[in-house]
Amino acid sequence: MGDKKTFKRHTITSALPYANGPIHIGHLAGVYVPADIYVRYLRLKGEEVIFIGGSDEHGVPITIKARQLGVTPQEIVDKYHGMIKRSFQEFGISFDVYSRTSAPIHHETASDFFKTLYDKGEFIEKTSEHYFDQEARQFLADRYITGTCPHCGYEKAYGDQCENCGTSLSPTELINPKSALSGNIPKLKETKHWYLPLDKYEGELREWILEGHKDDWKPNVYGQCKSWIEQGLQPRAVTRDLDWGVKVPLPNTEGKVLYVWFDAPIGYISATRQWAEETGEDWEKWWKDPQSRLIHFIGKDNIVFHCIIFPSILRHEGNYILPENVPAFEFLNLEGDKISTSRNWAVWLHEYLEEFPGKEDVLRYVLTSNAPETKDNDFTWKDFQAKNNNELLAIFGNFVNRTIILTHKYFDGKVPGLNELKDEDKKVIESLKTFPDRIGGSLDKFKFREALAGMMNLARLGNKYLTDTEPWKLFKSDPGRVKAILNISLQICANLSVLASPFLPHTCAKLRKMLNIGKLQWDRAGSVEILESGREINKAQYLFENIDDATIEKQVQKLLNTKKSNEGVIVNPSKDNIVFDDFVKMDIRTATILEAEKVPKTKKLLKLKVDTGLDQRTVVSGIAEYYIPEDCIGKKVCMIVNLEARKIRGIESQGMILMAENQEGKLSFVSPEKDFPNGSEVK
Ligand code: B3M
Ligand code: ZN
Repeated sequence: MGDKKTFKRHTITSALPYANGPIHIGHLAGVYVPADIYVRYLRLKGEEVIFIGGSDEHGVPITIKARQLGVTPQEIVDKYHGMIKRSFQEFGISFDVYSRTSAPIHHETASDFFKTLYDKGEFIEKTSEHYFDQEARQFLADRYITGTCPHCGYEKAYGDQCENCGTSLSPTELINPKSALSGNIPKLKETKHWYLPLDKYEGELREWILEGHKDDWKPNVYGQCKSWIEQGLQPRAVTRDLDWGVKVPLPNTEGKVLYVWFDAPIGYISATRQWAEETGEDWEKWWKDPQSRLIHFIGKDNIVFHCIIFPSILRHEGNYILPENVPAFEFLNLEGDKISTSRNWAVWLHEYLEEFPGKEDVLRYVLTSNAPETKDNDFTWKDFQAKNNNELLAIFGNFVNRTIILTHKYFDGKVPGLNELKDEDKKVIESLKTFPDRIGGSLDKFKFREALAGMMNLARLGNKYLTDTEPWKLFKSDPGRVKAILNISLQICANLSVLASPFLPHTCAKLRKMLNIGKLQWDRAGSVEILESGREINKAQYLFENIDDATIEKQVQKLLNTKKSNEGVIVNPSKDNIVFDDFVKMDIRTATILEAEKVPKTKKLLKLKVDTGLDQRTVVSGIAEYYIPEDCIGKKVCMIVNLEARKIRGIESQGMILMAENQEGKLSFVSPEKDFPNGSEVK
């Protein structure tokens, strides 16, 4: 429905990530990669588009992080905003603007929205009881309070939302509420807030979503909206008792700010205003002209805010358009487990960029082919490797590489002419014609996996054509035939440079360089008339590289280490401080174990003969459960040599060998990393 209207331009937003941590593959797969593909596709079609992003810098996730680290919220958002912005840029998310909600222009825009709605009498002003932490002397909004979800029984639901079942909550609905600050059971205390009367908007929401977007919104989005509306909407507070955020623009409201979900989506508008100031463009047409098509790319946990709350704010402000579509994705898991920032269970974008330089497109490809479009999906490193080696490299890369190399070999790097066509050529040409519409049609419906598969099928078509026609066997006997085959193959490469570029922008830039062509529009694709004969092309360059087992193993190992450390190796607390003089009293030396034997009738003791560099001496050590005598002989160790001698089982032990002990009580020698002579001092 909405999508059948014709529009002049597209306003595309992608959820503003909280600036409380770096970006991981879950964010990319669920929001930024599909949004970027879509925007690049629209641009190639010559559409007027703006692509808006920015950091969400308010709200409790930020202040909680700042508190944990003992720094100010501003320090947190400065750090992560910079980091997020940089890694998006390196990765190739092609925002027209990437702004932030701590920017003055955003505070002004959000305040103005609030004032307009206030002046129109939209809000309900209400004094009522809210949870208060007496120890922290603070009202507990949103994530400052946790408890059991009344809908699904999840015990770690937040005061604003249950992340398990997605329901939006208010703190008083939580069962067994607890302060996230002190762990105390909070008390109720009176305070005044402003509420958006969603209950009053039910009729218009029903008409707009349930009747108006039944056919064009994704079933998961439509279904969530329907269930909220049918559960009965409640007035929703749009202010909070906090000191971090956009101040409530009314007199006598010290210590009150706008609710983060009131101000954050307005951030899309502030970002557009910032862009307009910087470029001298007009911002209003993108948000107020009914011929602008507003699309929000978000994750599934943001549906209620983008489909119900923000549109209500826009509608009742009075001058704004509403979203035409809200393509929300489900979640991406990692190696079978939910991605989690706090458990460090993630593949972080900034680390990927460092560890896989030049492989941005591989990650884009894998995340798109596994995109959690209709259900949660899983990322595994094995699959990442397989998709790179068996698809990108073996099909796409191989086809392009063979075509370019053969053109140089037989035709001096010049595009040969297309002469007589055989049936097999005509078939390929006919099939080629269908690709732009097929891939484009999938993208128009936000079916990214299907679109990507279509793109890969084109590479497959080319690869198979080359393999079937075997031009390398024909050149001697029938060079004219080879001209046709390579012309068509080169035209397929040129088609790929257009049709693959929303998905693989870095690769297509390289491919265009090889083919010696500039950026082409989408509607140039589908034909074998892109490269005129005689055009000189450049030498072949690899588009993809094999990814070996060792590289993948390293990543898997990294995750296993995370898992182990999450499984809670509890470390003993540190002992009381000592002064430096206490430390230097110990004479610790490197030494070598020369002989080792069990102390008879004991389980734990070994009698060792040790070369300390000063002398050779005997030490009794309680390591027999972890080392057999043979394994000790020749070991380099560290040893305290000035520990008073003591008798153990009748043997005088002259010193002590340093051992590390883990949680299970297992022992390990502490050995010098380099082969230093015995008697070297350890300091
Ligand atoms: N910062 C929530 C999130 O990252 C949020 C999105 C805001 S979009 C206006 O899930
Ligand atoms: Zn729940």
